[in-house]
Amino acid sequence: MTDPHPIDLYAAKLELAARARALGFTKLGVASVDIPEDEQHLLRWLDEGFHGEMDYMRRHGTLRSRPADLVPGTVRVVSVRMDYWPSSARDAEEVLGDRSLGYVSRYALGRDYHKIMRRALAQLAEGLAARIGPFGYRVCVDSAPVLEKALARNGGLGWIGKHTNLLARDAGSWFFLGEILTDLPLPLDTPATAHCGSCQACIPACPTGAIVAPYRLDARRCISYLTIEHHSAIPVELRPALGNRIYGCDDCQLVCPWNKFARTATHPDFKVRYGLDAPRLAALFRWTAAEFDARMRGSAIYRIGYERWSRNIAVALGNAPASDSEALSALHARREDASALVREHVEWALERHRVRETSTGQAISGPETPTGEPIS
Ligand code: B12
Ligand code: SF4
Ligand code: SF4
Repeated sequence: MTDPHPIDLYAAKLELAARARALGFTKLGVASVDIPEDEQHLLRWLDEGFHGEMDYMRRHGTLRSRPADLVPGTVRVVSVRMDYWPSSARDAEEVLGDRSLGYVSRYALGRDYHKIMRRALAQLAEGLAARIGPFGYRVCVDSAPVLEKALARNGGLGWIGKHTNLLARDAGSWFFLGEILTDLPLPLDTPATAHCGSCQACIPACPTGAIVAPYRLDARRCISYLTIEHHSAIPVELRPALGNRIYGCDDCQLVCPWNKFARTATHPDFKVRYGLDAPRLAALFRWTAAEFDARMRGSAIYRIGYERWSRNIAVALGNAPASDSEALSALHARREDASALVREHVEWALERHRVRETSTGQAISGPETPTGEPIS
């Protein structure tokens, strides 16, 4: 028997793309659920322990590479990207080069992207359902075990670069990804082709040597992991290389030539809040827990909590210039902090300054170049 109301899937996809643009997404693409090669890379990555303390990565295993196991009935993944580079922020290299300031990754200067994108994706799916009738779907933004970059690449949104982020010729890499997992057999897009060519700029630009080979990231060395995902003490040998990066890291993307073509964020919620684009470290370290809660609620930074935030700033204060008396007094003021984790990082930072003072007057060398340099 033929369906009395067949859905025109081509028209549905065109409509989705148009609605996505109206909601602030810069591109939409559709992929099948099959990513066997990426699954092999994922399993090898896990076997090598590159996920560190992110136990959920191991726990989810192949669920991450099999969207139909996550949501039964899924046959397509609709991926979208949304630009986040804030146009009004202080120059990233300038901030990285001034060790009395803290560097917050450019994706986290405004409001939490998870909420912004989930809301827009839900509107996108609901809009289509209102037009064509109910269909099965689930929206995700980093919120479900889904191999987002591989699926977005297959949907034509960009290629996975040697730094392991997704990038595109017309958009660079300063964008987030989100998906709709659906049972609608929408027409497929063509996977994006790769354009890193012989470039390797991101690999030596990494301050901690976390990109151990092209396309292979040891998260345990990545500053993004260390400042956001890692709960315990930051390994002592990596602390100098963190420089003034207190939340996330952008270095491998800052050097990428394709980011000349990146576009700035259009969503008003990505505007810089509380001067986070160039905050004075000493002033940040004086925030109380209540001030942190009040100011960071609604930001991605809120997720790491006051203790990890303070731990990160203590490390950056330890890497501040020897002449920075403001840094020293901010550290002294929290020597008796309630958190043992923070106290230990404060002592490390003070010791680093003491060694500097008693040495021949020369500052201890951390990675002093604006974008950092490998420590090994
Ligand atoms: C875990 C995670 C992290 C971890 C690990 C990063 C990583 N590379 O996996 C940490 C905490 C370090 C991290 C950091 C960042 N993250 Co993150 N992260 C994720 C998360 C939740 C899962 C990623 C994942 O599945 N990793 C598993 C490993 C196996 O994947 P992979 O390293 O990318 O490896 C793939 C390829 O490189 C390839 N591959 C692997 N080995 C080999 C070997 C060879 C020879 C070849 C050819 C290929 C190959 O296959 C693998 C599978 O596709 C995703 C959201 C999601 N649900 O997907 C966000 C996500 C990837 N992160 C994102 C962002 C923005 C960041 C940061 C830029 C934040 C910041 N500024 O601090 C940094 C970037 C660091 C970097 N250089 O990658 C965005 C990326 C957007 C984009 N344009 O790509 C995502 C997609 C979140 C989102 N919804 O927007 N992240
Ligand atoms: S440059 Fe920064 S974000 Fe990129 S891999 Fe290295 S530590 Fe991680
Ligand atoms: S810096 Fe070069 S190698 Fe790295 S992702 Fe960009 S184009 Fe690819």
